[in-house]
Order: sequence, then structure tokens, then C-alpha cells
Amino acid sequence: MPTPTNPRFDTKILARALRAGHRAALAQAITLIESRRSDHQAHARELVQALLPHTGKAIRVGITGSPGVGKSTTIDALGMFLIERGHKVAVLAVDPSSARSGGSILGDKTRMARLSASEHAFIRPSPSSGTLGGVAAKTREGMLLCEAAGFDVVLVETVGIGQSETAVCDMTDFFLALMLPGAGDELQGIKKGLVELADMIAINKADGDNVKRANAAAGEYRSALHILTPRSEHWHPPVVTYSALTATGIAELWQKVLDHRSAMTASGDFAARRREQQVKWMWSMLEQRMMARLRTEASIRSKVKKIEAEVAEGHVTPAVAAEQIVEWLR
Ligand SMILES: Nc1nc2c(ncn2[C@@H]2O[C@H](COP(=O)(O)OP(=O)(O)OP(=O)(O)O)[C@@H](O)[C@H]2O)c(=O)[nH]1
Ligand SMILES: [Mg+2]
Repeated sequence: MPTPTNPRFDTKILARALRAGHRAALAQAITLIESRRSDHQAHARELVQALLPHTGKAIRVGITGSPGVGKSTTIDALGMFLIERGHKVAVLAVDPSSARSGGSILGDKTRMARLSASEHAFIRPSPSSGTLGGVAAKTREGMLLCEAAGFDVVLVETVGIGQSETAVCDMTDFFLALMLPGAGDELQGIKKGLVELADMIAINKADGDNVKRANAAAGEYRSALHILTPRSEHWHPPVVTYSALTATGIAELWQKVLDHRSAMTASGDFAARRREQQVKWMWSMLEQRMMARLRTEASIRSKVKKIEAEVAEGHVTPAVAAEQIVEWLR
């Protein structure tokens, strides 16, 4: 297959191979959208636009939780459960820290041993390109490519950090917050505002000695959720307990995702949420593009540097400088 650096590279050929379900083509296409080279980015835009009619059909689920809560183990168990039912599962991640640490939340494939060995699963670690906005935009496009390649469930993992959670919530249909039994974790989650994003709270590790504590935690979450206004009047986020290790409760957990989809589709909220997400995405792309111009266009960059110094010295007000920079971008 011609590579993007090849002058005879053809996005149509790549799109066709991807649609035919060739994993190498999907992987290559994602590499293309993650590239910073402007010729690659032009190809990537063309590719995503060409594939757009074949996207949007998957069930998109965001999964968050603090380190060690069992995200990887859950994705492995849930992924295998879905594959056994005939689904094709793509797993993506938004982890803006991966650039710095060099690692990635999906790096640990030993916790997803079964899924990573399955031909019906596609696992891709987080793009490691700087800003959260950039990482999220690339993950979102990666999701579209996975859908075009025939994956009908997309799981997007993120770390339990406010902004990346919002980003993942903004690209998925269902946002699942994983919690641990006990450990005072409950009220933390509520303080962080996470439960206001969550479409469901699932308490993991409800096995062995933990079952009682998990049930107690579930009770606390339920009463806490009671006093919050749900995001949709047609869905009150349930609280469930399960064990990723033994797969107990995984079927019930998935059933809630399906119930949510039915309720949201019937009320029209499903389509509304997707529409809103599209528009938000456009604006965030625009922001990215504008910022990229400031960073990459040499003529603008040097002027911006100068005016930045003047702002720092107090010679120019931030408002005047911002106005001037907007002028330069015209
Ligand atoms: N008892 C029990 N242990 C579990 C369960 N799920 C995960 N674990 C254990 O919890 C630890 C962390 O699990 P991971 O799946 O790696 O958690 P994670 O959220 O992906 O962690 P990070 O990737 O570090 O953020 C591992 O030792 C798992 O074996 C469960 O349902 N029950
Ligand atoms: Mg993990």
C-alpha cells in the first residue's frame, strides 16, 4: 500500500482498504491523522471527509476512573462480553499526559490480554501530541475511522482528570464513571463534579470481601445522585456494582448502556447530543487551527513573541495585544 510520504499516495485506496476491514489500513489511517505534517493533515481531512457517510453507527462509550480502579480489566471483560455477542470493539484513549510520561493508559496490554489477542478488537493508545484539545480531536477522528472500518462499539478510556473527562464525555453517547468500594472515594467523585457528567456510576471490585462495601458505596452514591439534577429528564444515572475480575455484573452493566440508548433515542436526546457534539467539535477544531497558525507561521510568530514581551513589561495591555493578533490572523 502506498504510504503517505509516497507522492502517489491516494486517500481513496486507503479509504477502500479501511472500509474492507484491513487492520493495517486502519492503523495507517490513524497514524496519518495523528501526524503533524501539513501534507499529512490535508490527506487526513480528505480521508475523514470521504469516510464520513460510513461513521456514526457505533455505540460510543466513555470510561473514566482513578488509577487502579480497574479500567483496563473492565475494558477487557466488557470487550470480550461484546465480542462473544458478535460485536467488533475498538478501544481508544484520551491521555494528555502520555506525551510527558512516555507511557500511556492503554500501554498495559497485559490487563487486556484477551482483548488485545482478539481479531474482533482494535486497541489504540492515546495520541501523544501535546494539548488536551489536540489529543481529543485526534481521538475523535480515530473513532470515526474505527466506525468506518466496521467497529460497532467504541470504548474511549480516560484518566480521572476533570478536563480530559469532559473531552471524552463530549465525544461519546454514554459516559461511565468507575469507582472503588469504600475508601472515601464516593464523596471525592461528587466534589469533582464528575457524577454530573456520568450517565452511570459503576462500582468495581464487588467480589469476595468487597461485596458489602461495594453495596454500601452504591447506596451513598444513589442518595448523592438524588440531590443532583440529571443531565436529561429522560435518564436518571443508575448506580451498579460489578466485578471486572469475575465478570459478574458485566451483562447488567451493558444492559444499562442499551437502556440509555433506547430512552435517549425515543426522546430525541440522542440525536440532540450528537448534533451538539458536532458543533462543539467544529469550534474546537477552529481553535486548534488558529492556535496552530500562531505557532507555525514564522512571520506571525515573531510578531506575537514581540508583543507578548511588551505585554509582560506592561507597555501594552492584553486586550490591545489580543486585538492586534486577531488583525494579523486575518
Ligand atoms: N478484586 C478485584 N480486583 C480487580 C478488579 N478489577 C481490577 N482489579 C485489580 O485492580 C488492579 C488495577 O486494575 P487495572 O485494570 O490495571 O486498573 P486501571 O484502572 O486500568 O489502572 P491504571 O491503568 O493504572 O489507571 C489490578 O491488580 C487488577 O487485577 C475486580 O473486579 N476485582
Ligand atoms: Mg489501565
